[in-house]
Amino acid sequence: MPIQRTSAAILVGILLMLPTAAFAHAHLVSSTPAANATIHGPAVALELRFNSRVDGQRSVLTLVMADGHTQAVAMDKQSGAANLNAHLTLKPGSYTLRWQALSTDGHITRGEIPFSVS
Ligand SMILES: [Cu+2]
Repeated sequence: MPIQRTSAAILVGILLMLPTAAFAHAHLVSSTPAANATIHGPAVALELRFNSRVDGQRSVLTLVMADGHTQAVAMDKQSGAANLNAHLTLKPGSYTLRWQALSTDGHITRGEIPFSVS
């Protein structure tokens, strides 16, 4: 009985781990600009690098201005399967890049990257 119970516990543990082990959500690995970085404008190249493939057609980048207004960011034609890239012209100030990435397993991940343009 104790052995069976242990086996059952191990099996439950394995089943709980399976969804994350079998499918990769798109986690942000690094970005340009990095979070809280100050970069030079007005030409700004955005690059978000993920740990797995993302759907560039159905992922979303939104720029949040200091006053709270938002602006959709048109992405470049996907240059790398695990990247979301865009080029913007920005005035000096504080911004937040809000991202929503759709990975190939159908899961959506989200995050925000605050940065400043000098
Ligand atoms: Cu996933």
